[in-house]
Amino acid sequence: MAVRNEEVAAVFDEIADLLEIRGDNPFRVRAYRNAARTVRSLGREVADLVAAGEDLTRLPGIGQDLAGKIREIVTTGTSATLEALRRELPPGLGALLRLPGLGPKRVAALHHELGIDSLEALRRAAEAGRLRGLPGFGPKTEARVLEAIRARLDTGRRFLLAEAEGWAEALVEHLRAARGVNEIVVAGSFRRRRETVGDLDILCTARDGAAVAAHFVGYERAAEVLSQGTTRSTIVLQNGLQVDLRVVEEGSFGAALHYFTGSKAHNIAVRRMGQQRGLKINEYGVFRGARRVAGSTEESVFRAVGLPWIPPELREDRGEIEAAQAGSLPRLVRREDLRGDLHCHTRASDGRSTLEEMAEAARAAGLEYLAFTEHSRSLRVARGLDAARLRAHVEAIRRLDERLEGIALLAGIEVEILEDGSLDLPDDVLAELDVVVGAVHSHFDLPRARQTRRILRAMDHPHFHILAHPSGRLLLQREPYDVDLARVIRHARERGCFLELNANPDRLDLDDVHCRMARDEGVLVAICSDAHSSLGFANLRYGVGQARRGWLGPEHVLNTRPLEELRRLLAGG
Ligand code: DGT
Ligand code: CA
Ligand code: CA
Repeated sequence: MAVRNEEVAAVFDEIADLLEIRGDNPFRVRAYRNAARTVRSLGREVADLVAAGEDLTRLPGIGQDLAGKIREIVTTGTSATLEALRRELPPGLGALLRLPGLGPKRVAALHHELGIDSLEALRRAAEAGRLRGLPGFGPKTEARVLEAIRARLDTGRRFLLAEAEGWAEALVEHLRAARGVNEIVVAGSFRRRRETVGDLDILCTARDGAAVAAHFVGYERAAEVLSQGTTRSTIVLQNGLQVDLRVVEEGSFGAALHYFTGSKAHNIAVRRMGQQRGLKINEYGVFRGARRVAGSTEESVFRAVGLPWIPPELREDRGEIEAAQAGSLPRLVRREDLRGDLHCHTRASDGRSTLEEMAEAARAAGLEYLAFTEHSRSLRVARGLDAARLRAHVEAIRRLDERLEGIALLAGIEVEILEDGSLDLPDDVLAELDVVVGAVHSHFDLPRARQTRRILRAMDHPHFHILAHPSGRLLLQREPYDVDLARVIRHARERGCFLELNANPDRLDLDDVHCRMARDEGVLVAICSDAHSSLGFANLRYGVGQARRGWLGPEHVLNTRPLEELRRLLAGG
C-alpha cells in the first residue's frame, strides 16, 4: 500500500516536535513544519510524484535534503532521522505531546526543568503544584493539564450514554468527510442504548482503509492515538473516551455490525445456533466450510440461523433469541409513540424556563399534553411550593391552557414523600390536581424494610398517581436507596398506580430490568422528561431507549395514551 501524504506529513511533524523538545535550531524546526504543511496541501499524492521521478525540490520549501527524506519516507514508511530522535528522547514524551494544551515548547520545559518523561510523572508534578512556575505555565494551565491526565489515566471509567452520544455524533460527522467512506455506524453498547458505555465501537465501509484511518487519528478532539492501521485504529478523545474504528469490506458489513453490536452473551448464543446448523459465524460473515453464505446485512446473519432481525436494545441474551424463534418479539415503543409528558418544572420551583416556554417547547417536540409538576414545600433547595403558591400556579396553568392552542396543559405536583410515607401537601389541594407525582428526595439511608414501607404507604394515598424515579440512583454518582422494588411494583398494581421511567440521562430510573418487571406485572410505566428547561424534552429519547431495553411496547407505557384515556386511567378507571 502506498504511503499517503498524511503519513509523510506526520513524520515531518513528529521530527519537528522532537527537535523542538531537544532545543534544536528553530529554523530547522520550522523547515520540517513547513514541509509537513506543503505535503498536506499538495492536492496530489507525493508518492505518485516520487514514482514518476519528478523533481521534488520544485515544491515550496523543499530543498535537496527534504526531497531525499520524502523519497525515504515514501519507500520505507519512516525516516532514519525520526528513528534516531525517538531513540534519543524518552518514549513517554510522545504521550505528553498528545495531551490537549501541551505543545513541544511546554513539553520541552517539563522535560528539561523537571525531568518529566511520562504521564505518571507529570501527574505527580501537577498535583504537587510544581508546574505553575515553569515558562509558559500558570495555575490555569496546570489545572487543565491535571484534568487531561486524569481523564487519560482513568481507564475502566464508564461514560453516560448522553455524554458519549455528543462525542460520537461529532466524530461521525468528522469521519463522513473522509475520502471514500460509505456506511458509518456506532455499534457496541452505544447502539444497544445502554445507560453507560465503556468505549465506542465504530464501523465503516470505505474504499481506502488507510485514508480513513489517517483522517480518524487526525481528529482535532483526539487526545491520544493508541494505534493506526488499515482495518483497525484506536484513539482516546479529550474527555477520556476511547474509540475503536474498524474498516470492513461491504460483504462483511452486516456480520461485523452484528458482532460489534454485541452483547457478547447474545453473540455467543447466536453463534451456538449457527454451529447447530453447521455454520461458522464471526465478524467476517456466516460460513459453510470456506464459503461465505451471509454477512453483508445484519438481516442476512439472523436469517442464516432462522431468526428475524432483533432490535439491538434486546440483544443481551435475556430471552430475545427464544422470543425471536417463537415469533413473539415485542413491538418496542418509539419516541413518536409518546403523546405527552407528565413531569417537568418551571421557574415556579427549580426550573429555568417559564410555563409558556415549556408548553411551547413540548408542543414543538410533538407532545399533545404536558403536566407541570413543581416541587413541594419541604424541598427548600428547589423552592418547593406550599398550598397557596401551588393554587396560584394551578390558576396560571389553567389560564395558559385556555389561551394556548395545540397542547393540553395539566396541573400537577412532584410532591415529597416524607420520612413516614405521608405526602407533603394537604389532601384538599392534591385533590384539585390532574396528576400527583410522588418522589423521595430525603432520608435515602433508611433500612430496606422502612424505606419500602414508606413508599408503599405513600402509594396508598388516594390521590397518588406516579412514583417518580423509583430507585433514587444517579448514574456513576449515587447508588439507589435500599428498597424492595419488586414489592413496590406489585403494590402499584394493587393500588392502580404507575411508575416513572425518568428520562434524565443522569437517572434513567426505572432501569431496564425493573421496566420489564413492571411490564410482567401489568403496571404501566410513564416515560417522563423531568425537564427543568425548554431543552429538557430532548431527553425523552434516552427514556425510550431504556424502555426498549426493558421490552416495553406502546401498550405498556402510560403516556402513549390519548388524553381522554389518560384522564380515565388517572381517575382509576
Ligand atoms: P462497553 O464498551 O463496555 O459499554 O460494552 P460493549 O458491549 O460495547 O463491549 P466492547 O466494547 O468490549 O465490545 C463490543 C462488542 O464486540 C461486544 O458487545 C460484543 C463484541 N465482542 C467483544 N469481545 C467479544 C468476544 O470475546 N466474543 C464475542 N462473541 N463478541 C465479543
Ligand atoms: Ca463498547
Ligand atoms: Ca470496544
